[in-house]
Amino acid sequence: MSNLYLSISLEVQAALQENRPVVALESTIIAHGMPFPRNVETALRVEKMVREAGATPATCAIISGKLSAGLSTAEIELLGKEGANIPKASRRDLAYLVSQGKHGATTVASTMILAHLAGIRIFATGGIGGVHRGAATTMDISADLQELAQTPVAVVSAGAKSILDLGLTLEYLETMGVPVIGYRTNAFPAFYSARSGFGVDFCLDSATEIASLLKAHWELNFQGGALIANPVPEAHQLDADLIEKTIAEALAAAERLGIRGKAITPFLLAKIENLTGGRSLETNIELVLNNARLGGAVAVALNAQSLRQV
Ligand code: PSU
Ligand code: MN
Repeated sequence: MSNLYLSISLEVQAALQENRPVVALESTIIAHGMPFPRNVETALRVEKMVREAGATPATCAIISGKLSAGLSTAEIELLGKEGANIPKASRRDLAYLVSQGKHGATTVASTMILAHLAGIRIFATGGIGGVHRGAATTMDISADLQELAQTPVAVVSAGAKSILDLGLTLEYLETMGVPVIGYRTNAFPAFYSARSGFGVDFCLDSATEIASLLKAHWELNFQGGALIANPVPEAHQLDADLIEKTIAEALAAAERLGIRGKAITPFLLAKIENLTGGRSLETNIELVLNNARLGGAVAVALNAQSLRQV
């Protein structure tokens, strides 16, 4: 906590010092994942959801070169309004932004890093990055996967979008020793829909059982994290055929425009939103709220089991 580069909000500091549950939240989803003003409104609703679940939210970002855990409403508004002007920051970007005193929106990978530095174990988001389709030639594999392999933070997500190669993403996680836990499901969810056609490693039915697994994972001295897959609620799923068609169209547009690297995920998200007439955005918001609720419950449960510091 005395880390020179780290800034923890007073509210989050108090929660950590008093040993109360905290849930980390990312900011790429705010700056690059949703349009203004829905992004700001959603970020604030997500924080409220975490509170209602009995935990303290710690939205993470780089603010003027400080790795920040716990943002003010004004800071969340800044990220939301500036949107794509705020650099998307993954692991490789942190040192640059810190040394330049710049702002950055944290991805899953970098939010895990900030959470770990702050002493936060649970992190809720929408979807993780993964192995992109065509990775055999592009080598586009999100740094999120490597982070899950090495940083001890559990990530609650609605799986990953099928803009990725979900089969290869799961293979990668297996190779790196990252447990993939389905919350009340045996199916690995595909973000907009509850099923991807792939399975999870373990199905657990309660936040307490998930917390027990995490406790064992970390007390066994494994350094990495875990992926908790929480399917989008049925009522908010998008039709599977519509998604497939939309994703194919979005991928074709990306190919045509030569979009690659860190720009590809935000491009595809915006394109999908556009092609579904905004329906994907509503689904996206609902699944993030749903993950915040579960993240809060797991943080509370883990807290009750008092993880031995390892
Ligand atoms: N997938 C989504 N929504 C998102 C992202 C991924 O459905 O907002 C964001 C997350 O911040 C994730 C990042 O960590 O994109 C992955 O980007 P890349 O593939 O460039 O690592
Ligand atoms: Mn990438």
